[in-house]
Order: sequence, then structure tokens, then C-alpha cells
Amino acid sequence: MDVNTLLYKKLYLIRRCEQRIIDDYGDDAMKTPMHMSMGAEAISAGVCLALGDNAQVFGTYRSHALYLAKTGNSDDFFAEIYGRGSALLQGKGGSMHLCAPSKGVMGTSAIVASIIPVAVGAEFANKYANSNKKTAVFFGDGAIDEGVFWESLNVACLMKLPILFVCEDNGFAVHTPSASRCGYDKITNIVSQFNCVVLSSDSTDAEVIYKLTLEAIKLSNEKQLPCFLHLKYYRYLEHVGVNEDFDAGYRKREDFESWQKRDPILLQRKKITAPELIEKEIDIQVEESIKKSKQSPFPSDDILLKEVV
Ligand SMILES: Cc1ncc(C[n+]2csc(CCOP(=O)(O)OP(=O)(O)O)c2C)c(N)n1
Repeated sequence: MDVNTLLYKKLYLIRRCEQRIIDDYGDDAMKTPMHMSMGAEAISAGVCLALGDNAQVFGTYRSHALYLAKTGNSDDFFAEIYGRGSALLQGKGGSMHLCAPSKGVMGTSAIVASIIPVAVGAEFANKYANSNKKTAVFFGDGAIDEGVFWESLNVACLMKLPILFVCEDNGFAVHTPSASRCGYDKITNIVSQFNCVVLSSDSTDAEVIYKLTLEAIKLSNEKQLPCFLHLKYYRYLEHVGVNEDFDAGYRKREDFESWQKRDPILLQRKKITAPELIEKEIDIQVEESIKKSKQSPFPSDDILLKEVV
């Protein structure tokens, strides 16, 4: 299958799953806070396709797109969202702790930046064991405000670990814009002072991000250095929840409308000859996943109380 079709399948799956969450969240059957990926899909789709199946990824509480782009598994996704349980999480993870190590989604965390040193450790283990696995860690621009990001970057540069640091920059930490949080103008200028590769883009075109990631992988492998991949996007919905929030006063609807003109799904759709066929297939897959999840039993009390601290 060609790259553009593979990308469209990932993009459409993510968008469809989240659209169905929006449709049904009001029923209160999904007992989990939702940090939606809508608007960011091109990043996970492009980076994950370039990384390939063998790679390991780590993410945040906003990882619907990452999980679906890497696994393609809407059954386990909805099972976890509905609290019924995927194989590993058994209903205790919910939207914020999705993971599937067998498919390379090693972990996602609700504590801002906390997954970054874990990913650096995994990359160290891979390098030490001469494994050819690539590691990427995804985080928001808010994670850069945490000391542990800088410590992790420093260690990765010192130890020459070819990890990808993927910064998904939507310009806000909850409602606080970068300009009110950062004592510098451009994060890429600061990170460039470290011994690592720095690449950036504000494209919403998944193919552009795919190609940029291939370059990131090539350069970081050749130089045996980390790569900081800085990717801008616009978060369509509120920080947490399934609604718009343009009446909250911290950002303008006009900004959304200008990003929406280059919506990642619309851009990619134009490159596909028969998108309706893909869409139909994925719509059926997603409805099946939702149905199966709702029909599954909740985990027993025994399971629920195990491994919870
Ligand atoms: C260590 C820590 N501090 C504060 C919070 C509260 N908090 C939750 S989300 C968030 C903003 C993070 O913004 P960003 O990393 O840019 O991610 P985004 O939500 O934009 O994807 C904050 C401060 C937290 N979860 N963890």
C-alpha cells in the first residue's frame, strides 16, 4: 500500500474514533476524562508511519492519536475508554494511560514530562543491547517547562542516544500561552545549543511530517545523537473534554478557522483516489469496536483492586 493511503487510514481512524467519542460522551458511559487529539493527527500518523512497527513510543495523557496511529487497534482503544479493559490495562487505564507494549506503545503518563526520562532509559537499554529499535517520546510544549525535560535532553546528548524527542506544540499549557511561560523566543534556538539534531515544522500535512521524520531518523542514526522534532499544531477542542472553548477567552475562533482550512484529514483526503472505500471500512470497524466494548463485562473487583496504589 502506498504511503499516502497508509497515512489516510491512520488519520481517518483517529478522527473517526474521536468523533464517536464526541457523539456519545454525553451518555456518561465513558468514565474517563478526555484529552482529545483532534487537530494533531498528522503528527502521530506521520511520525509513527516513518518509525515503523518495530519502534517504541512513549506519550502523555493526550495520546489517542499516538495509540491509534501505532496500533490501529480500535477494539482495545474503546474497551479501555469504556472501562471494560484491554489485555494489559483491564479497564484501569482509561484515556490517559493507554499503552500496548506488544505494539510498541510502551506507556503514556498524566504527569507532565514524567515519561521523558523513562523513554531515555529505554533508548539507553536499546543502545546498550545493540537493538535496532528506534525510540520516540511525545510530549506537549508544557513539558519543556519542567526541569526533567532538560535533564533528559542533556543526558541523551551526553550519552549520544539517538532518541526522537517529539514536541507537539499547541502553544498552550491548559490556558496559558507559551509567551507567558517561557523566558526565550524560540525553543528550537535553545535546544540547538545542545549536541543534537533539531528539526521543526508547522505543517498539518501528514506526508510532510512523515518525510521530516525519515530525515530525523536518518540524521540521528548517522550521528548517533538525539533529534528534537518540534511540530506545531492547533488543539481544536478544550484542554480536557469534548467541547469547543472559544468563549473561555484565552484564544480566538478565527485562529481555529484558519488552521481548520488546512485540516490534516482534509489535506490527506485530496491525495487519495477512493477515500470513501477506506472511510466505509473504518466506520464499520469502529462501530464494531464500540459495540463489542459495550457488550463486554466490567472487570471483577479482584482485578480492579490489583496493581492499584
Ligand atoms: C507535573 C505536572 N504538573 C502539572 C500538571 C497539571 N497539568 C495537566 S495538563 C497541563 C498542561 C500541559 O501542557 P502541554 O504539556 O503543552 O500538553 P497539552 O495538554 O497541551 O497536550 C498541566 C500543567 C500535571 N498533570 N503534571
